[in-house]
Amino acid sequence: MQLEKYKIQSHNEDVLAGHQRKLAYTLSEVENAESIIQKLVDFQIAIPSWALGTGGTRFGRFSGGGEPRSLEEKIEDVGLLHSLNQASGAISLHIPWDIPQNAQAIKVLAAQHGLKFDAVNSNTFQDQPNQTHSYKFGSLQNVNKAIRKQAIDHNIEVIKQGIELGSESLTVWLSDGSCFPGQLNFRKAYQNTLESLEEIYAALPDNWKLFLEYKCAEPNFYSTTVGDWGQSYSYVKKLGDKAFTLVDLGHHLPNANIEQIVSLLLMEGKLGGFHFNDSKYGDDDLTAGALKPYQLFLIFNELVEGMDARGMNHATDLGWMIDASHNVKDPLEDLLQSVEAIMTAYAQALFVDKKALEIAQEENDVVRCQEILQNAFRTDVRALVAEARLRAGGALNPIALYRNLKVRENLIQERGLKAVSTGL
Ligand code: RM4
Ligand code: MN
Ligand code: MN
Repeated sequence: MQLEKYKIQSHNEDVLAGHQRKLAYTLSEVENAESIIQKLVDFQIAIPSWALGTGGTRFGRFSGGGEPRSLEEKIEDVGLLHSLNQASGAISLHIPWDIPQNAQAIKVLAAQHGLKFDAVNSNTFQDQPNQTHSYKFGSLQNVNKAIRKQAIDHNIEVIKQGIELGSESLTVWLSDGSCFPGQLNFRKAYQNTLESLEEIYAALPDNWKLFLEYKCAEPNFYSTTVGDWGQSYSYVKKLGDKAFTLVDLGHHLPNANIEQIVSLLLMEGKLGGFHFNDSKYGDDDLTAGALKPYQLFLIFNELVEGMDARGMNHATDLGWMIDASHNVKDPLEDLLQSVEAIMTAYAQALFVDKKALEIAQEENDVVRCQEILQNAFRTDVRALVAEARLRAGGALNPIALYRNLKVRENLIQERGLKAVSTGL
C-alpha cells in the first residue's frame, strides 16, 4: 500500500491549529527547543524485520491479518512507518528468516522507501530444515567442533548477505548456555565461544561492527554463555576495536540498573547499540516505554551525557534498533508507539539542564539532582517530537492517520487475512 504525500499533508492541515497551540506553550518552557527538534529530525530507529507480524506465545498466535508475506512486503511495511513518522528510516534483518533472493533489487526497493539496512542478525538459536547439525546443546560454545564450524560459517554467510545490502554491522545473539548445573564446563564454553567469535570477527570488513548481545536467561534456564554485560564486555574487549556490546532492554535480571550499565559501557568505548523494548517479568518484548518510561528517560539521559562526553554523533555512532514482538496489538501501530516513546525519552534527555545537574552533583545536593531530572521528565515534549515529524514530512499524529486511512484493512485486502510473516 502506498501512502501518498497529499494524504499526510491534508491530515496535518486538519490538526495543525491544535499542534501549534501546544508547540507555542512548549517553546515558552523549553529554551533549547530548536536544537532538540533538529536532533529529533536526525534521529532514526531501525525496525526489526521480525516484528512486522503478530508474535506468538507458547499458547498460541492470533494474527490480525495482512501480515507481510515476503521481504519485499516487510520493506513496504517499514516504508509505511517511515512515511508516517520519518523516524524509522532503517530495517534490521534476521537471517535466515529474511534471505534476500536478489540483494540488488531489495536494495533498490528499500532506497525507494528511504530505508537503509541496519545490523544483520544471525540465527544459531533455531535448527533450520536441512541443517546438518543441531544446536540443541549450543552453537558457538558447542563441545563439537563441527557444530561450532557450522555456526561460524552461518555468521560469515550473514556478513556476506549484509555486505550486499549495504549493512555495516552484525548482531550476534546466542541462546547458548545450559539448563542444569554440571551440564557445561563454563570455562570451556567461554573459550569455545571466544574462538568461534574470533573467526567471525576475522571475516568482518574494516568498516563493520560486531555487536554481541547478552541475555540473562531463556531459552537456557541455568546459565547463559553471554549472560550479562560483563560477559559480553569481556568477549568484545578481547575481540578488538570493531566489537561492541549490544544492550537489549529486556535481557537483564529484575531491577538491574540499565542506565548505569549504559553509562559504563559508553565510558569504556564498548557500547555498540540498542534493542529497545519494555518488560515486566522477562524478555517480554513489549512496546518501548509502555511500562517504564522513566527508566527509558534515565537511559537516554546517560546516553546523551556519555555520548557528548566522548564527542559522539547521537544519530550515527550507535545502532538504534527496536526488538519487540506483539501478540495483541497491530504490529505497525505498536511500532509507531515504540518509536514515539523513544523519541520522547530522547527529547526529555536533551532537555535536562546538564550544567545545573553537574553543579548539584558536585555539591552533593541530592534533592536538586532529583528536581532537575524529574523536571525534564515531567515536561511535556510531545509537541517537539510532533514538530520534528512535521518538518521532516511526516504526520503530526501517525496512529490517527494510520487508522483514518484504514491501513490495516487495506493490507488485509491486498495480502489476505491469513497472511503469515516469518519471524517470531
Ligand atoms: C532474542 C534476542 C535477539 C532477537 C531474538 C529474536 O531474545 O533479543 O536480539 O534477535 O530474540
Ligand atoms: Mn534483542
Ligand atoms: Mn530478546
